[in-house]
Amino acid sequence: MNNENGHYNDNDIQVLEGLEAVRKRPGMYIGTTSEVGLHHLVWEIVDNSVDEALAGYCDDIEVVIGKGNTITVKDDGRGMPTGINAKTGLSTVETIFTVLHAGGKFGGGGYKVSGGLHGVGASVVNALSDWLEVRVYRDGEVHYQRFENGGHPVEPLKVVEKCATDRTGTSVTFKPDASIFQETTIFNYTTLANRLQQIAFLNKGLQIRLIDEREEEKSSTFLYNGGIIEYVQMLNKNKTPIHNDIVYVEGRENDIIVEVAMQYNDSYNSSIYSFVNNINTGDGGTHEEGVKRALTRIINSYAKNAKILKENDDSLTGEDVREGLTMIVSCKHPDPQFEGQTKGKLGSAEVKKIADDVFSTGFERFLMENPEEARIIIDKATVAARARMAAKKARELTRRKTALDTFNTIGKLADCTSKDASISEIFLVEGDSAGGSAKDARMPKTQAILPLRGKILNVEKARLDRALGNEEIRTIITAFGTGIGADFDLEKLRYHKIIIMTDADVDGSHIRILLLTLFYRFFRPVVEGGYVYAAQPPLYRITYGKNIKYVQSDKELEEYRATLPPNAKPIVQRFKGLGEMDAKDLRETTMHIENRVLKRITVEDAMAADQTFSDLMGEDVLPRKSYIETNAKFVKNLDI
Ligand code: 2B7
Repeated sequence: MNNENGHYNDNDIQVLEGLEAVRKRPGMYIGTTSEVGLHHLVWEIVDNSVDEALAGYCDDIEVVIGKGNTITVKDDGRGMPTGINAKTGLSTVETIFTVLHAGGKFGGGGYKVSGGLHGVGASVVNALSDWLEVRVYRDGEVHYQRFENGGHPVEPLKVVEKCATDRTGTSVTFKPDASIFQETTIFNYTTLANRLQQIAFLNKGLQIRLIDEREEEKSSTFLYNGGIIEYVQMLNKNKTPIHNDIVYVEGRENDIIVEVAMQYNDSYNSSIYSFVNNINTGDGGTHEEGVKRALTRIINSYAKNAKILKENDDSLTGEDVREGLTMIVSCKHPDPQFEGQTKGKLGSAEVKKIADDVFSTGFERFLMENPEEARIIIDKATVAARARMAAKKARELTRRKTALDTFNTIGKLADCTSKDASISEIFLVEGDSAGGSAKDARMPKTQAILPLRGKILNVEKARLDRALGNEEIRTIITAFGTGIGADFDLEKLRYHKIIIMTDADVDGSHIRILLLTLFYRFFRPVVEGGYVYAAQPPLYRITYGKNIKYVQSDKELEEYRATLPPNAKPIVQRFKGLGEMDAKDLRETTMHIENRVLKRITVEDAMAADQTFSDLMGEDVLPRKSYIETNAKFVKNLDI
């Protein structure tokens, strides 16, 4: 800043112009002189070739990383104009490479990649280079000029060779100035390859080759006749698409072109990338908004017309219809307006309607012509909507009941008094009577008891999200304190031991399966973290004289008998269930930290339970029927 008020005046700006200004403040022109800035030089030159491709005159671009980290960019366009420019008195080529702000005035209208610099790129690159050479092929001649030391021409442009009359194009070679790019002057192959590939995806039929001549020669050729269709294919390569055909829509209004390609995969995320004149608009903008709006509207209207959604059903939201969506939106605009801090957002208002019109027309047609795919897409969005509503319900429940003292008033939770999760335990106990004994048997400071009734199994089919309506399950969710789904936070878990205490019969195993399924699907980190246990209540109580011994199986009972004198007569009691144990039994065998045996539940256990649950509750009635038949005699409260 030169004057007192910290602003440049007209005179300053004049002085600052020219290549010297670029060398003094390179950051103003290329943002940074780091590795990023170094690569920026390549993009400035490549952009001019891509502009020539967008104008329809170039379909082959080559980028070579030379031995001394030089860069050569070559295109088969019309070749830069070589005649004398009236204003500067210099050749157009020399003007392009030495006069700042000259670029924008050449090449006429059309689509320009160059987002910020608008064609001043070539002179900026020249200013920041040790040396630069340009060759123009046109009218059967090769025109050549060399610049050194930050853009000073060695000689005027001159014809150095003849070439075939049909050969046209431009070739530029430069070596970045190491005194400017002090951090590094070494080009990164992958950085260049990634962006060149992206440019090739965005311009179908344009072939771009990258060649590295530095050490072992390596090269990549990018040519996509399918354009952004192939882009979507690549993005979904490691995903599982749920329909085969990629939706592709293209259209133009006046000079504004909109192209969209999309495909759904079975994930829950959406990957939407938008571009304007090949520049990624990371913050979206009017082109993306128009397409998204149309997507939501068309899916809803198709679903209603096809009676997949009923008149009174809630509409699918934008988020519902974008779940699992991979989409590229590419807009070409002769004069785009960008907004936002980083200019990463398209502001041009007229584009919203154009993008909406183009996409809705093409997409509606796709749905009509591909009813199977339409069904798959709408089903996916419908499931997303259901999950969204279930998560909302769960969120509301946990939000409403987070105050700890409400715990004692909801359900039958007898909470522990400690607020230290690392020493707190919750027993999920089958049945009210066992629950009562457990309450008497517990250590109130660290042990919480939640009795569960058999009717917990009244869960309709496999829709576990509906189980969230079950009062006991809601109490469990609330008691855990972690929230559920997107809100889940393991840090908030209120008990570091979650102990399932059920009978060793069918009802018990059912409740265990349901709980483990619930944990596996909605609280997996709790299982993964090793916080879930199964209590191991004994099967027999053996009294012998003054000794009382509890054992967990017939085998253990026999082993114990073998230790007694042959004529000993112990009065052996078999517990039919937890309900038959009194508080003392429960405390001494199953709950007291010193005597009890807990089995830690692994993810594999929970996974197996989840599978059994699906088998039992699923559409297929056979597994359920055979399960009931095999186990009927043990059943107390079976309700499936
Ligand atoms: C905005 C300026 C820089 N330009 C033209 C014509 C073709 C052309 C260029 C170019 C980079 C490295 C190989 C237009 C545009 C100047 O005016 S720049 N090709 N390629 C390029 O720089 N590649 C042009 C109209 C008629 N004939 C030629």
